Amino acid sequence: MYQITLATSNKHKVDEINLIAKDFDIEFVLPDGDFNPVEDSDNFIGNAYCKAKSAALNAKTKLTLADDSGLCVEALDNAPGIYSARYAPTPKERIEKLLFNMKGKENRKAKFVCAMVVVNNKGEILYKIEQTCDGSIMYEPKGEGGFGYDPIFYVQSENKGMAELTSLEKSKVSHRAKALNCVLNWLKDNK
Ligand code: ITT
Repeated sequence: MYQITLATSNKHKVDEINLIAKDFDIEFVLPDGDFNPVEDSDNFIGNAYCKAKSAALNAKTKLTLADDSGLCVEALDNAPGIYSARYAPTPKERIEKLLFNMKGKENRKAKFVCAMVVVNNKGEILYKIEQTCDGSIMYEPKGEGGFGYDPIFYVQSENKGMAELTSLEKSKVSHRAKALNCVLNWLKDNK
């Protein structure tokens, strides 16, 4: 079993990443204690790098992986984007705020973005990738699956809301699945 540190404190990401990588012989190890590094970049890759570097300094593994992700809405100039986790205090309030800001907007196009960065234990970037999942913002929440903004995100390729997909379905089509599959492919030759 190959171990890799996963630089996150988001339990949903951990579950999704474990499911996406279930057929690979990889154990994702979480950082010790509270993990809440400063994310001060203006883009997803930069913020993924902040997390990866911060965890790598104390990591017991050779490699550390971080995920920075968010929802970009065309009619809102790509907001909430890198501020998705900080858009409002709770997931429910974030959805309410987004639906409020979308009132009267005809263009409901949106995309989920997931950036992943792999660093070594000196904090040097070995691999980076950004992937998206295209869709649109629904008029009201639907479905019980997933987390975050999933209940208001309509997945174009599936003709269903993200929260209406099973975990296994989401693990095949999400922005996170696409990014992690690139990482897993890279790892095959580079771990
Ligand atoms: P870490 O930094 O510890 O990894 P975080 O939740 O703070 O956890 P981000 O800074 O990357 O992570 O913010 C991601 C936010 O974007 C997340 O809290 C959700 O609100 C949203 N998001 C990301 N991926 C999502 C997904 O698959 N479904 C729904 N919302 C998602």
